[in-house]
Amino acid sequence: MTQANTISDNSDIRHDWSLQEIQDLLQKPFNDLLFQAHSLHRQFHAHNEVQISSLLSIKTGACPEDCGYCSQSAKHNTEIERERLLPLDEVIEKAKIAKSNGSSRFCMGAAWRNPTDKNLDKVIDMITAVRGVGMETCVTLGMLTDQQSQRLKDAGLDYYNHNLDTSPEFYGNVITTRTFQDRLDTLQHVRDKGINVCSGGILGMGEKATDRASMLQQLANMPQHPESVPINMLVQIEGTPLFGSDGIDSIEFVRSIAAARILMPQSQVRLSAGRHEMSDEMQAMCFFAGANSIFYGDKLLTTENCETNDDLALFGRLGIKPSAADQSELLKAEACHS
Ligand code: SAM
Ligand code: DTB
Ligand code: SF4
Repeated sequence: MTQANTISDNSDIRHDWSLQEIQDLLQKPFNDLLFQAHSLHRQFHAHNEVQISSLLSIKTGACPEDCGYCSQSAKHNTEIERERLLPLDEVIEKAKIAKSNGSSRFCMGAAWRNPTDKNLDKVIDMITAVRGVGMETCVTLGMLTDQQSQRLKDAGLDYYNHNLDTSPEFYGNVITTRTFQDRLDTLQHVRDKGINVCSGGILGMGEKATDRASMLQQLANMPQHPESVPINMLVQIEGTPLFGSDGIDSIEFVRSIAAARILMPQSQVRLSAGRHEMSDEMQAMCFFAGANSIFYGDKLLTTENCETNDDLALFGRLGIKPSAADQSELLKAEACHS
């Protein structure tokens, strides 16, 4: 395995960024910004490794929330068919396929405002089974209470995904059915219980550059940075309010990835939804700027992802290898299961 050059002491890790500092970072000459981001990347991470996660929608559609980007909101007129919670055996089968394709983490998403305690029982069975397959687990189920977070921790959940989505200032243009503070509260419950936090957002929803800086500031000034930071580029879906939004310029997108890497040097920065619309060259720039994780597999939750063969070909051209999951905890889970 390729090792990072120097594992830094934590002197580069800050939690007190001003908005102006982040705006200045985003506006640096491109080469200077990428040099800074890539240098930090080499200091904290294996240079040529990318972590790969697979996604599965375990409960699709009919969501009561009104997130303006989302195909699954009952409030939007999209072509998504409502589906019930997937049966356990189907989830296990999908996890085994993802593992055999080289994914180290299996992320399960449900179109809920929040899970009921009954729903949570079933998700916990899925977490136990996926850990038994030997994969890291991540779930994204909407808002959680303190007690639900504890139950997920007890079940051995590795990561909880809950995105800030955008800046507090732009938030009301995107979602009205829950507040920015609701999101912070859920993240706090997850953090308090010692589950790894996966939180990021979406670019290209018509937000301004200051909104991107402000969203990054929210993430970077958390007392502990999210271990995983997914940066999505809006997948425009017909029938959603954000369909037809001004997208984001590709250079601006790469700048945002570089800024995320500089602000949160130890985190995994995931080049998430929207890769399907990106050229190989744009993705290569994102990896150079510090992205070191992707969603792999033909489907995201409801939309197309890049073809796996295309991803493998790109990895080959760039000399990138999938990184291995932290095996110690997983081996314990496998031993318990067998
Ligand atoms: N219902 C749960 C929730 O919202 O917390 C979990 C699933 S939700 C689909 C997870 C995240 O996916 C959203 O917060 C958003 O950041 C991202 N996402 C959803 N639709 C997207 C789209 N069309 N383009 C880019 N990202 C999207
Ligand atoms: C995240 O930040 N992106 C993923 C995952 N977390 C759950 C979801 C992307 C969804 C893209 C649109 C869709 O497929 O419906
Ligand atoms: Fe529901 Fe999540 Fe989609 Fe929002 S993003 S509408 S909460 S599934």
